[in-house]
Amino acid sequence: MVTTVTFVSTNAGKYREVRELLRPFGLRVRWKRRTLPEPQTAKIEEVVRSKLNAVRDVTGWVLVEDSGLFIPSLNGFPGVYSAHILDIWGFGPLFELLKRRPRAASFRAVAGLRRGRRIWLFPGEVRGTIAPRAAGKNGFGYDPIFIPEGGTRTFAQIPAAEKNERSHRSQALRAAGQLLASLDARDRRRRSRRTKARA
Ligand code: ITT
Repeated sequence: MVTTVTFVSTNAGKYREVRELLRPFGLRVRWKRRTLPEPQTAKIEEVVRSKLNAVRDVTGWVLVEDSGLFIPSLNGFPGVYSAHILDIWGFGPLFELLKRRPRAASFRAVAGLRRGRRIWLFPGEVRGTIAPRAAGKNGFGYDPIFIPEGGTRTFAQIPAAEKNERSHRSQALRAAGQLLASLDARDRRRRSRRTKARA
């Protein structure tokens, strides 16, 4: 029996990546599209805890994720407000703000797992710089303006599989996948011991 994880999010780009990242662990991802409340806080972990709190009604393994683009020369902006800022601004004002400031940036993600009352958090981060102009068609969100460290192309210019090798999301989701796979294996062993004991 394949273990199913319910991923609660409104973001189709995240879902596509999460599904691919959990595939090697033999996990099936079901997408539940729901807007979750996000508290006014600069701490991504707090947002994830709040999202996990809001999915208590979902049965089985539940996964949420919060992420954002953090630019140190802008005091971490847009950070946890990344989705909203992109919606209302696009990339233009960010380029304007970065004209005379260092362009170092990082994507951060925290994945949150819930099963009943237990929760687990898994962080991930990838460093890079903001490109001089948007380039590429792959991915979503800020991918066209983010060049990962050691590279020359934006996340939107490289294939999804290459982004998934090193992204903030892949670090967080691989750790979540490992935990899920190990707990799943433990449950199977327990079930099979119980069945043998009954026989
Ligand atoms: P849910 O809360 O419903 O999951 P959301 O898009 O609102 O979806 P967040 O609040 O976590 O998610 O905002 C994250 C935003 O950060 C996302 O919408 C993108 O704009 C940006 N972002 C995060 N990871 C990214 C990535 O891998 N590539 C490009 N942009 C990313």
